[in-house]
Amino acid sequence: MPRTMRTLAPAAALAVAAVLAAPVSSATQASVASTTADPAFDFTKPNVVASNLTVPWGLAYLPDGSALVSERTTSRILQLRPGSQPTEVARLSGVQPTGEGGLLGLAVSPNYKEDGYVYAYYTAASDNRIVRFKLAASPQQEVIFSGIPKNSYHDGGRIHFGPDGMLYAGTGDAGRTANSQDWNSPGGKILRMTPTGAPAPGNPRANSVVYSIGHRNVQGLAWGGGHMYNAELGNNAWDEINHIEAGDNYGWPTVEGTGGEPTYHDPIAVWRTRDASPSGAAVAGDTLYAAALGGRRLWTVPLDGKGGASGQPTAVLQGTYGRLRTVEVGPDGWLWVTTSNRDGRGSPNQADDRVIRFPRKAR
Ligand SMILES: [Ca+2]
Repeated sequence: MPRTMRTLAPAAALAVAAVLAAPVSSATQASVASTTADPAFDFTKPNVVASNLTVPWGLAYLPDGSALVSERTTSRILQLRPGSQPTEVARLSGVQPTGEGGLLGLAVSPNYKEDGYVYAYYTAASDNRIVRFKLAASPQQEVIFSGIPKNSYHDGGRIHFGPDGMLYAGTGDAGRTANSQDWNSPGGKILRMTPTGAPAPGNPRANSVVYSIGHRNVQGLAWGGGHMYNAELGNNAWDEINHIEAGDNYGWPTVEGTGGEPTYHDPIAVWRTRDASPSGAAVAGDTLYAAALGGRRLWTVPLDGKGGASGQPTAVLQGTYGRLRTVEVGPDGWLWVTTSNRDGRGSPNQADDRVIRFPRKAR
């Protein structure tokens, strides 16, 4: 199938280009009535929730409003409460942190009060896998999904329950680009599964957890206004924010960034990789926030409410806290951000790594 696409795509793209002329280029770059995001948060009033962490990665919240954060290289899960010291509440066995791998995403069961399950995505000896467990010093793990390809790089790792109660996972191509176009590989995909790891009802292909294909390395998943978005790390040219729709093909490895080919779903925002490396993503109101590692900033993307961007992204916190890994809107209504300055690619200061939250703007 990919071969056919490559043969057909250039001709089709030319046809479209002939009809549409200019507007085939990137949505953000082509936008005319440009608006900038008006962030709902006051970035001048940081509240440091935790300091001296080591590569925090996943961030999820318990029903009591406390946060759980995973550390990629220590296999620890810490419970955070603003104003208190972090408490270690679990340490997972079987995690093999190498390169970008290790203990990555976290999610809390939507039925946590009844079932007590916490979910984690981590790099094990032979694969990336998703497990669930109940918080304990050395929890008993139930593997709900395994066999996601691993490598030193491109391990994906974000997991999130969607508004539909299904568990979504962003994976990477694990350095083998052919994975991304192969429906039979869970690599380079967004996966959608039930809380027990089975293919979710209504997925594009029966008995498959694959929800969308053609991704390079998905580390951000976010929902807002009835739409789903991802943040995806590009290769040497373009990082992407995409509007995710079931069964769509997001182009990797044929297209990086905006290709204008009908076969592939183009991003709604792109950045040069040095300006972004977007890992986490979150939506609040009509703004998408993307935590940038290499770009050392928090990008804001104004959304049009229909799955697209309504104008140019703008940056906040540029250089303020170094590399940013994860962004989430907490149950307290604050925007939570984590740094990633101890991952071997940053310049940590004494307080790193940190979890910092920002209040809503006073209106
Ligand atoms: Ca793409």
